[in-house]
Amino acid sequence: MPILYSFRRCPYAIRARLALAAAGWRPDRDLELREVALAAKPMELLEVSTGGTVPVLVTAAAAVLTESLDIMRWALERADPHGWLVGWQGPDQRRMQALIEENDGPFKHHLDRHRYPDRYAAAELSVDHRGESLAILRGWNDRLRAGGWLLGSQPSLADWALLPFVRQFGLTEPAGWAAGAGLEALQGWLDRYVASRALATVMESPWGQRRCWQSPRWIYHLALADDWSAARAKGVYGVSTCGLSVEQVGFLHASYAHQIAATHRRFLAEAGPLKLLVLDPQQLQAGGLPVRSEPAPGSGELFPHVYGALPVEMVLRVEAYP
Ligand SMILES: N[C@@H](CCC(=O)N[C@@H](CS)C(=O)NCC(=O)O)C(=O)O
Repeated sequence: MPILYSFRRCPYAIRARLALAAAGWRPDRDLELREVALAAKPMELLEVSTGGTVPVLVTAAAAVLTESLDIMRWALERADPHGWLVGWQGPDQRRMQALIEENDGPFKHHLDRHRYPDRYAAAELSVDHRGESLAILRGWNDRLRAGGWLLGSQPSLADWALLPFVRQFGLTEPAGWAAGAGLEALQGWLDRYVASRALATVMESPWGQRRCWQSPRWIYHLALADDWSAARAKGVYGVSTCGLSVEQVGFLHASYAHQIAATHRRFLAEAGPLKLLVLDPQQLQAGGLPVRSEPAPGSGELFPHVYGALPVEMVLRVEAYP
């Protein structure tokens, strides 16, 4: 099956999912969707794409598409029941391309600085990024007739490629911003997208996952939420399992991805709020914590055991569980 690396809220990943869904694809049936956290990308992603951005599609023939627009076109060239690519072969192609370039270039540039000013140096913020974004939006607004789309009466690739970014702009703004800025047609276009079945589909399961993909190369430990809070305050987590310390047991119990649910059922189903700690065994070994695959008493099933208490900074990610 093809594999799609995605991040639920990323506008590039949203537009790739929109096109794949429109082309009739469905996670689990036609492709494997792997939701990733940008702060803890799995090695499997970095091995196919050194840039490490999402989305990435690995096709069944092992071709790697690392640009959302390429993924959209790849999907729609195989099936395009809603005619998103109709203009792509014809005279509209240049107009579509120009709109997408304006979005991915200057609009995205100003949007990021307007939306996340704390991520940029003061010198970058001397420009009125909101005003620059609005100037671009005005150009798009002027193309839209009431109820229409960027290239006419039917939505095209250009609409779906731009809308996730305009939605982000809208989310940064107070209510009624568009009327004040004379952008009523654009607001109507955005409202139709926000209310669309298409967007809802790709933001909900199975397209929009809130739980990250669990890599078979990582190992996992279920911690009581209270134990984890205490560990964060101390800087080190020293619980092995079920109230026993690493000191008492000799190692910290962990699970491989496919063992987490059973571990939870067997030992922690009644335990109250839990956190799933995601650990990279290579990083633990490099940090002086040996990880050994050892048989559980009785069953002989192999589980990963971490020999030593865990400095909290060695935990790759923490998720609520289940
Ligand atoms: N040109 C790429 C850009 C994708 C992109 O920049 N995605 C962001 C997330 S919205 C990302 O993966 N950033 C990498 C990071 O934050 O580590 C595309 O169209 O797919």
